[in-house]
Formats: sequence, C-alpha cells, structure tokens
Amino acid sequence: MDHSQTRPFPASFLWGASTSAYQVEGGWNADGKGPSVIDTRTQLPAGTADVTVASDHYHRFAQDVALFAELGLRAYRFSIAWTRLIPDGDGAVNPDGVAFYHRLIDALLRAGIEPVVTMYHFDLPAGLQDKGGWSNRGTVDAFERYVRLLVSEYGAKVCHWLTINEQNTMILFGSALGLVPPGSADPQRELYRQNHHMLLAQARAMAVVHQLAPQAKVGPAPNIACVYPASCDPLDVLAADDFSAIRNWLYLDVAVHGRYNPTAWSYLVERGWAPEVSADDLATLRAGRPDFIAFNYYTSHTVAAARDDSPAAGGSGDQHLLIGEPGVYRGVDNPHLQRTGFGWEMDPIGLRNTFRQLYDRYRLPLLVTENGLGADDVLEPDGAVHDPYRIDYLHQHITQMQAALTDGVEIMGYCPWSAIDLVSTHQGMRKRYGFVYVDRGEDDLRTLDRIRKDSFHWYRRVITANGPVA
Ligand code: BGP
Repeated sequence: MDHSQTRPFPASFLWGASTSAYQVEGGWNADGKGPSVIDTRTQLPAGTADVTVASDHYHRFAQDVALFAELGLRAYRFSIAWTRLIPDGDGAVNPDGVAFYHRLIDALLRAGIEPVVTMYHFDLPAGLQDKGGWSNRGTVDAFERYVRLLVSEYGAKVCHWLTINEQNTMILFGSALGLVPPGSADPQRELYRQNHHMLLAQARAMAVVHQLAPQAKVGPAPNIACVYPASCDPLDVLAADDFSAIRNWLYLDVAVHGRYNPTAWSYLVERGWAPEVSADDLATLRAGRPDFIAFNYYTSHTVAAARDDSPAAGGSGDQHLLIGEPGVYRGVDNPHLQRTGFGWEMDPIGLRNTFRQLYDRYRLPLLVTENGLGADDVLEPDGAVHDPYRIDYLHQHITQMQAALTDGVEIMGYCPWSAIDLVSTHQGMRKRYGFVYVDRGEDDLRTLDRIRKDSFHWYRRVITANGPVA
C-alpha cells in the first residue's frame, strides 16, 4: 500500500554498521587466541584471502573506532571470538583475550557508540569441533559457560546481545562452513541434530543474559528472507510456504515460542532428520525468551514446485544462490529483480515484506544486523573510492525500511554490512562491503590503510538526517 506520509525514524534509532570477528580482526593466533573452525578449514578457493590478517582490526581497532565515530555510528555490531576468550572452547580463560574486548567496548562507549555484540559468528573453537562440535551435547554446556563469562565480564557495558549469527545459514550450508564432521553417514541428519543443540544453547544463553544482566536485551540473529512463489499455481505457493518454514520459521518459532514449526518438523520427520527432543529440552527451549529479533537480509527468494531434477539439499555453498530440494521446492530466478556483480538478486521491497512477515508473526522489535552490497571496489589513483552502486542499494533499502516503519512495524535499528572492508565468507577480499576501504589485496597486504569511500560520506548524512537522503 502507498502512504501519503512516511513516519519518521525514532530519535533512539540505532543507525549502525556490522562486522564479525574472524572476517575483520586478523591476529588469528595473537596473545593466546586458539584456532577456530574457520582457521582450520581447508576448502578455501585458491587465491582467496585467508583470515590470518584480515583487515588487521585487532591491531588497529582504535583507529577504526575513531572512523566509526566520524561516520556518526550510534551502534557497532561486532562479534566476540570465542577462541580469544577460551582458546580451546571449554578450558582455561585467556585474560589477554578478555582484555582486548574490554578495550574495544570501552573505546566504543567513549565515542558514544552502542556495542551490539554477537556471541558466536561461525567461528566455533576447533578444540570443540575435534570433540564432535555441535553434534556433541557437551558443546551446549561449553557455550553456556562461555556466555556466562561474556555476560559477567561485559554485562555492565553491553545492552544488546545477539546469540548465534545465521544459525540457519550454518545448517542450510553446513558443509561449506566446516560444521559436518568428516565421514558423517547422513550429513543432513547430523546437521539437524547440531541445529537442535544450537537451539538449546541459544535458549540457555538468553536465560543467562536475563539472569546476570536483567537490564540487557538479547535476541537471535538468523538470516531471514521472504519467499515468493514463482506463480499463482497453488503448487508453487505451497513450495514457497514449505521453503519459508524450513528456511525461516523453523529457527524463529523455536527461539520465540520454544516449539518447532509444524511444517518444518514434518519435513524433518519425512526425511528421517528429526532430532531427539526430550522433555527437558522442551523446558529449556521454553525458558529462553528473546527481547527482540535481529536479522540479516540481503535478498528475497523465489521458488517453484519441485521437479524430479531438483538437486539434493545442502546448498550451493553460496548462501544466496538458491538451488532447491527434490520433493520440496526448486529455486528460480525472479525476472523482476536485478543482480549484483556477484550474482545476488537485489530486492529492497523484499526487505519491507520481510519486516512485515516477521512482525506479524512474532510482535517483537526488529533490528537489521546485516544488509549490503558486495562489490569489487576500485581505489582510484587520486585515492578516492567511488561506490554509487552501494549508495543506491542502501538508499533503496532504507527507503523500504521507512515504509515498513510506516506500516506499523517496530524497528530498533539498522546495521548494514559492513562498517569496514573485511574478508568475505568465501569470496575473499575482492568482494567488499565496507564504508571504509582497506588497502590490501588477496595475498598482498599492501599498506592496510583505511580510506573513506563515497558511501561513508553519504551514510554520515543519512545518520545526521535520521532518515534517507538522496
Ligand atoms: C552473511 C554472514 C556474514 C557475511 C555476509 C556476506 O551470511 O553473516 O558473515 O559474510 O553474509 O556474505 P559473503 O561474505 O559471502 O558475501
């Protein structure tokens, strides 16, 4: 529907930006940090930057926070590396790692920037993976112990906690992120067992935050995308509904209501992938209550009814290049949408649709923790980085976010990906998202200097105006 007048963003709106520890920090083994599954993964495409140095934020965080302050950020969403605090995941605490995040959080607070902290962003300690990772229920206990450490150390300074980044991406594309133990007889069954354990870990984490830091707020941070049927053929509509249940609601129904989504559950049962769920588990799930929902949104999906030639579940390895699953759905191109240079469809109106679906279902405040455009930005000889395509992408999404606000959706903030250039999950350094350019190549570390892109100056104006500017 059209609105004759748009609602203004509230004065408290958290205009922010995001990163994650392993993609931005580097210092992969500095000051006692242990290895994570990201450090030990072997299937990186050749010629792709690794994360040993990344953007060297570990050593340059003070300079980066000064840039974030100049940008005008009101919030900075980042993750804590579990392996900096507890190098093997469940053993001794590393005081140097604890001290690093105190320094970072203190610098943010001094600059008037609210820290929004992700507890776990893809980088499970390798020491836990060696013991079975999320297939092992012991990892749930290790996570709770880690969360107790987080909240007792930083709970007086951090008001917004995110539990697990994109748990649904980890499950839907688990092989690419190194979650499935080698030699698993049935990787999908294993992944949904892991998923159940992560849901328990998340519920316990939310309960810990409420117990130890009653003034703080906590929420899940999945990747949520509206799913369109390819046509009004009822079979296509059914396929879209099925995929949405499997991709989106499976995760949030448990996080919010403490129970599995019925469509998703019957899908798991049908395939023999349903995890064992005890009465104790159900009590744990029900005891974890989010205060808000954070979500990452890059694009929508469009699906048709499955055909016999739909590929097997498990994904393409790229979280937004959808393929399908026999008997469930088939991913198709949306002819109404354009694509980024990296092949992801762009759908700003899909963000409004996604906001409305989330708010209709859960009635919780919503926080966008990722949204952005990956591009091969060019550093010009005069030192400028012109990224009008990124400004256009973000402007359109902010405009649609304001439409959702006007529709009546409660929106807490917007933290696009990413505050500064960092290493893409599987496409290295050439796929850049930041407001700040980092001068390095895939293998060539160059100066690692920070350079403000055109989008930096534009986003600062957006924040000052408290809403979209042309
Ligand atoms: C999300 C992840 C981020 C980030 C982003 C962009 O799924 O939470 O960590 O990587 O996607 O993806 P990519 O780096 O593959 O372009």
